[in-house]
Amino acid sequence: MYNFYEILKHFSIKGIIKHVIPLGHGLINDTFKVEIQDTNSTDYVLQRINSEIFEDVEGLQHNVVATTFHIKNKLVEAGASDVDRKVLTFVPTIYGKSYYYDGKDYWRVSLFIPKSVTYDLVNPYYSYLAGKAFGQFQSMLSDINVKLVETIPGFHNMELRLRQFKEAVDADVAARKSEVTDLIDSITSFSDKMCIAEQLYRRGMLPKRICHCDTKVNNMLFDSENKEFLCIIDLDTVMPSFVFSDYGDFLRTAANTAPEDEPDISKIHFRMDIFNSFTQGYLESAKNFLTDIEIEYLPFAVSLFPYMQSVRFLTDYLNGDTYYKTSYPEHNKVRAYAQYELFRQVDNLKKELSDNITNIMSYRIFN
Ligand code: GN1
Ligand code: MG
Repeated sequence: MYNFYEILKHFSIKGIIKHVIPLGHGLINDTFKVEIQDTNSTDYVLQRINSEIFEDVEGLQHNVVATTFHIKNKLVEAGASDVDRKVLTFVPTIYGKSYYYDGKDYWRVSLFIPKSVTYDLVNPYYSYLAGKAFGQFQSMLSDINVKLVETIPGFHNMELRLRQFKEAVDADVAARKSEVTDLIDSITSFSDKMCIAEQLYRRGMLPKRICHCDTKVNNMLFDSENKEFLCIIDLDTVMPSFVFSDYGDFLRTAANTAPEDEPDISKIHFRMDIFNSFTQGYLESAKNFLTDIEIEYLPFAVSLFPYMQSVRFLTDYLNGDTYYKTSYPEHNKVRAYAQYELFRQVDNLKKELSDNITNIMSYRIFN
């Protein structure tokens, strides 16, 4: 295990540490809560950055610091209250850097936001708030004048993900291909159709904007008392992308009746009530900057993210589980089938999604 006290002494934190306990269940970084003895003092969040996945830690930290600084300024300008609970605050090291490298691992610390909770399941009202929040997040970052790096190059590029998938199928290093040929064939049959965003981008028809790129529902903090939306966390993948990233990935997680790794696919259903409320919130805050093409392809975005996630999980399964944390040997395989099932359902619902968006646009927002 790590020697937390040794690591934390390099950061400008105040108070005597009571204990360090695991926090959340992200699939990439390791996250801990640092509790301070004095209950009136601020607690902290300590994270070990997974530098095998985020190879450019300097660039990554540049992004998150610039992003939080920009959002904080926007909130202050807008006269928001309780600003420190609405955006993450990173705590520098005693040497003035935003992360500490101990010779093996990279660490960073942020303030723990008191009285906050995350959810893996949300009701329509929370989805509406989440939609508004992600629209505002994209809107606030639209004029950031610092260049942000792609912390994982081509992160949500479907063409790249399919190339990586094909390489994994061809190499079959873990000798697992024969178990999943049905899913490989299903994925492959949709591959051209699912690369439409990259094609539109090349034709100059689709912009890239600064997006969060990991909008799964548990990356949002809510106030544990009044239940209001507080803050968007997990900023490692904030980078230029299509707006589809944030819209689609939230619905992939929040509008699924089952967890992303549900082994029993009969439990997986797409929740139209969550779709409608999230879309209403998102369009309320994003309609001013979205282009017609972006709006037209929102239903596509809802299908893209379960598809992309199925491809990514299956790729990792074929590669022998080198990317995502897993809890049992077939975990990535189970995730890949579960995500494909959600994709299949959404793909059949696209007409209904489109009609609902038209209704939301014409009756509930613009009139
Ligand atoms: C990872 O770190 P976490 O668990 O929030 C992944 C996302 C996936 C998600 C699937 C950097 O997110 O892209 O959608 O798992 N993040 C990275 O649950 O790959
Ligand atoms: Mg996360």
